[in-house]
Formats: sequence, structure tokens, C-alpha cells
Amino acid sequence: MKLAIVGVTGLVGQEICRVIEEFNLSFDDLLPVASERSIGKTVELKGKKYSVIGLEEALQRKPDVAIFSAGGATSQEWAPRFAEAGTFVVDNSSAWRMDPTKKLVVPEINAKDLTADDRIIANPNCSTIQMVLAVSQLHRKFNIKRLVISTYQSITGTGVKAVDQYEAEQKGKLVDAPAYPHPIFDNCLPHCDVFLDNDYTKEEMKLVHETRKILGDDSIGITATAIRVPVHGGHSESINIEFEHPFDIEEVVTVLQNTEGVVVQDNPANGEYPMPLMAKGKNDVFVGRIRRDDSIENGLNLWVVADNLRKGAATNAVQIVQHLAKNILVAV
Ligand code: 11C
Repeated sequence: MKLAIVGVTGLVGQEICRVIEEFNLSFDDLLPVASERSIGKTVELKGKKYSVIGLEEALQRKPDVAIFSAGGATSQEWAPRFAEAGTFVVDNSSAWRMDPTKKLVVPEINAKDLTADDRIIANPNCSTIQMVLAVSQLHRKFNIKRLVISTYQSITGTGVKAVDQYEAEQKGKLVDAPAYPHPIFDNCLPHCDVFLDNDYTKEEMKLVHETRKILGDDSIGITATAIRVPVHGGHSESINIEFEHPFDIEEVVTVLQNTEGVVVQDNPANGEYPMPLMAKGKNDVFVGRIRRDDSIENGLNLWVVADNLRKGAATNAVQIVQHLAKNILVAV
């Protein structure tokens, strides 16, 4: 497999390199791709050095697979050109997620639906991935009627500019071009991504639309409030679920323990529950504070944490590549 990583110098691009090393993903050649100012820099992966190239050169070299993590505008313009040249594009941006001709993939849930015709494959938003993976098997068993989600999202979701803003403010300094409209150190912003005409943010509506698409169920009622918090390690989510069918808490725990990619951490009496500080650098989705919501029929509360740069982006993308390598590239 000839593998391109577009946006290799960004936070997600760097995390993709770490995951590839950790998973010992096999490839024959690697094309690290970045913007003009990074061309010629060196990237080291699995003990070998590779020179960063531009998009045009990468396209000429026809990679089998390209992971795109360079923002929506780059994906919009370049993903179709790579796909046309025969590359399987795994796209981390929001550019193609809601396109009805493109699949939105969390491998544990729906990689089995991919075919050789899926040349642009969308990676969901980080806050969607961890939430939908946690509830996917519960939905199969008890049928979700409604989800109420509150997120507590890491500054790493915004990118390196936000991390720089946080670190400067922590030292009592200001940056010239802050990532957020307000201080993020010692603060919480009820504002992730841009505000839309319906008064929700784009991040909140991603949780609504992407979840329905991945679960293949437009009937699920979903409402979300997305909050940016001064945290590095991952996104945390409080999820309130209303099921159609009754459940026992023990059954819920068993379903979660048997959900691939999910780790149950739920022993509050001993202070055990998921936290972003512990999730950092891990590939799993951690679930705890599992308890009944007695205010509604068939109600459940969960607390779900994952490293947004890992399962929320890099890990999910690399898992899609692993699936392609194992099941689809061998046949094309
Ligand atoms: C955040 N979820 O934490 C965003 C980052 O649509 O891929 C990823 C944005 C996206 O701000």
C-alpha cells in the first residue's frame, strides 16, 4: 500500500503518525503531504525519514490510500481529484460527511458496509464518534428514542492555535490572534464551531445529523450543547438516553463491556470513572457513571470520555485504512 497523509504536520496528522507506528500498520511507501511552507521538511515514521511533499506531487504519485486532515476546503477541492486517480480517500473534515453518496464510518459499527466503489470515505466528527460508539449496541438492544448530550471539549479539537492561546493565558500573557473570542484558561465557552440560524452551533448539529446517519435511524430525537473547556486530554460527554424498551442496569453494563472499542470504568465508590487526563493517548472510548434516569421511563445516564485526537480522529481513520487494506485493497 502506498499511503499519503495530507496535513501531516497538524495535530491530527502527527497523531496519525503515532497511531500508525503503534498499530504497526504495513505500507510500502509513505507520502507525507502538507502546505507550501512545510514542503521539504522531514517526517520520521517507523525508523525511516520521508520528505514532505505538496498535494500536486502526491496526486501524480497515485497513492492507494490518502488520509486527509487538512480542513474542509482542501478536502472539498482535492479529495475528488485523488478519488478520480483511483485513491481511497479517508477524509477527516466535515466536507463529505452528510453527502448521501458518501459513507460516514466508525469501523466497529459500519465498516462492513464499505465497498471498492467508496473512494471518498468520511471520518465523523470527534464528539460524534465517541458518543455513537458508546450507544451503538445499546441502540440495537433497547432502541434509542432520544439523546440529550452535553459535551466538555478539549482545546486540542480546535488545533494548535488554541493550545497556544491556553498556554499563553496560563502564563498571564495574551496572543495576537486568539483561537477563541474569549479567554479559555480558567473558563468554559458554550461555543464550539460557528453559530447557525437555528441558534445551535455547527458542532452541536454535527452530533444530531452524523449520529442519525451512522446509526441509520432518522427517527432518533437528538439535542446537544457543546462546551469548550480548558482541557488537553480529550472530550467528555454527559449523555442522557431515553430508550423505547425497558432495561436492567446490569444488562446495560454487559452490552457496554461487549461493545468493541469501549472500556467500562464505573466504580464511583472507589473514585473510578473516565477522565480526559487518563484518556489522553489511548485509542478506546471510556464509559462510566452508568445509572438510571428515574425522571423518565427507560432513561439512562452515561459519562463518555475519549481522546479526540485518537478515536475521535486519527485512530478511527487508521482503523478505516486497516479495514481497506484487509478487505478491499486486496481485491482491486
Ligand atoms: C472540536 N470537533 O473539538 C471539533 C474538531 O468537524 O472535524 C473537529 C471538527 C470536525 O472543535
